[in-house]
Amino acid sequence: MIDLRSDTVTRPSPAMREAMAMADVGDDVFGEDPTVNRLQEQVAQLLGKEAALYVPSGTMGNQLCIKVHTHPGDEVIAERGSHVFNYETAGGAFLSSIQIHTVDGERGRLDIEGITRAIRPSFYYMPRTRLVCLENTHNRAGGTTYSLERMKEVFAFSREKGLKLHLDGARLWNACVARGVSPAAFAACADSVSVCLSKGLGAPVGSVIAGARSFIDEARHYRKIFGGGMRQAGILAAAGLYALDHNVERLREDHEKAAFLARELATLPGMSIDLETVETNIVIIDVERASVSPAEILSRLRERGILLSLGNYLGLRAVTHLDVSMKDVQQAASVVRDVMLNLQGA
Ligand code: TLP
Repeated sequence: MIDLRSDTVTRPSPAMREAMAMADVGDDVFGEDPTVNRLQEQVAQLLGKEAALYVPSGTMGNQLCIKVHTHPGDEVIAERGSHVFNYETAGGAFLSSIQIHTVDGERGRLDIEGITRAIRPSFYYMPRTRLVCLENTHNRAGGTTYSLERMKEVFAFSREKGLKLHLDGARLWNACVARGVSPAAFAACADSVSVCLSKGLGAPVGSVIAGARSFIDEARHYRKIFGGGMRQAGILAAAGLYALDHNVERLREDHEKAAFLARELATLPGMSIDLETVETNIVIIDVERASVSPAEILSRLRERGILLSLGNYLGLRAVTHLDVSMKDVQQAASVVRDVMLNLQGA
């Protein structure tokens, strides 16, 4: 099987497993796991923040940040296709009693105008706008990135309006490689950042949130309430450290594979792709004009050894990662071509 459903499907390499097996560990609930502490320090430094906290998932990272930034009844501005709005099981409502105010972005990117329209005037009968969430790269829009200039602009504006800014940087590393911007430069445009180790970086588990020390102290408290206190988690954190040392620069290869795949599929009957969105490792394929449903296409592909996933409501998603080679991607492209030509009766 050539699995292009997500970059989360990667398996730890032998060298990563070796690093995990050899990890120095302690009880992290006592703050005594040296490997977790090292990972937290390293990520805080990379992101130019005072402190960082290891968490089990990107979802928990985002939800903790929302929790610490807001009070019940507050409103959080997020892009309509954002992960926090669509794929975190209404966690903001459930865990923080907040309401998300969605704004349409341009290929997932928010701008000052859109945010301005979403900010509530301060009347006692209105929700209080408290937080802006940005997503870089933006998953559902197809791995699109923010320019550093746009991030700076939005952050400065949020500050001016008294709002906090959280950056969902599940794939911030991809944005950094694609844009040639350092993680610290992007993170300087946010009060809190959540980054994943388990997406393109290939670790089996884990995300890290970073921010001011007082913010992270609060987040640690809520992490325990959310059930995320882990003990000898260094065994997992070691995979994260290994990933940071070995798997960041190589994301460039994933971007090349995605660009190739997108170019190949864009011309097929029944498929269309906004090539402008293919900046990193995600390809969103619009199959609205295909003669069969997205589910049917997925099942035909599966029979032929190719796994894609459902993207946004219009279609399919392919994500490149370190467990698929350029050769695999070429093979996938040729199978998709075959299947689509067959289905469309061309
Ligand atoms: N995204 C996953 C699935 O949830 C869809 C994927 O396969 O892309 N922010 C962004 C932008 C994400 O794409 C994801 C994961 C998360 C947060 C949540 O991370 P996890 O899955 O670790 O909770």
